[in-house]
Amino acid sequence: MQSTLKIAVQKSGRLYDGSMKLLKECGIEISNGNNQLRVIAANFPVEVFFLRDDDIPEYVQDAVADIGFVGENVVRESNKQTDTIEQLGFGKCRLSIAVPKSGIFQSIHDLNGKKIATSYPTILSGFLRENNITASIHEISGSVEIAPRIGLADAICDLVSSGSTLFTNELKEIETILFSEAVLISNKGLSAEKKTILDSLLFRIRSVKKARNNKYVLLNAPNDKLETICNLLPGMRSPTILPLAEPGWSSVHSVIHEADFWNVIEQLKANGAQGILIIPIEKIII
Ligand code: PRT
Ligand code: ZN
Repeated sequence: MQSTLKIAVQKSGRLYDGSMKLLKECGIEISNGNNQLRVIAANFPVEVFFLRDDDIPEYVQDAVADIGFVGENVVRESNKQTDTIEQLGFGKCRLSIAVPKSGIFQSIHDLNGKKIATSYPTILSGFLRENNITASIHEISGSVEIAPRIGLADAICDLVSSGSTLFTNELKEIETILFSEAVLISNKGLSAEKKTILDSLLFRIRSVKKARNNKYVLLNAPNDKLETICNLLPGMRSPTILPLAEPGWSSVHSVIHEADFWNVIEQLKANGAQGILIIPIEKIII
């Protein structure tokens, strides 16, 4: 019998949707209609276990699951023996130290001898040690942001994404300890057969990620500006150029990286490009 790769995914919470969407975009059909704890994919040799995110690193370390999708913050905090194979591009957040807005603390060095509330004692204690700060850590599992207001701590160390929770609780960030996103972790002793399945899954994940980070661009360019416009658009190798029926104009097709997007579009327009169409790409196979 062919073996399957066991994937641990958060059962419910902030990483559930991103994990399921990624598997779907990789062409892997998982139907979890009945809220089951274990589902076998219909068309790829994987089975998915739905677990609490905090348990995923340990289950992957102990080979209960072969791989897992989990926040890097959880991986670092849990300190288990797993390999981090790939960043997955969702669940982005940061672990920050924050203090009351109206208080006297301006930097982490003002926290010497003070008390910090957190659900991340391992990461925080490592950070304090590296920065020679001797603050005490008060570990709490939830609602960390109210700790200063109720006199439980002088500062907090918690995850932040939009910053609105800090804002509502009149707190300000003074230091970011870790930038985090969902990552794929793997058991260290996968069999050759499981490694082959993982390679095939990674190939699909990387194609999906590449496509998400790039847009297909289609535009009309005056021929006398073609060279400048093409230099702005490297494309996968170089842009595709086709003559238009209207003399003096060409159609240019290319791919732009998300990070360069607005900057490149402005320059294209400034150089006479017209009818610019931006089209999402579903997959990029190189
Ligand atoms: O039940 P289970 O244990 O599986 O879930 P959980 O409640 O422990 O985790 P969950 O679903 O809240 O988060 C899962 C993962 O999502 C985290 O480990 C992070 O990797 C990632 N993530 C991304 C976040 C956030 N963004 C986030 N904003 N996790 C938590 N938050 C919380 C934060 O703790 C704070 O309370 O959201 C609040 C701040 O959000 P903003 O937008 O107001 O800044
Ligand atoms: Zn959790």
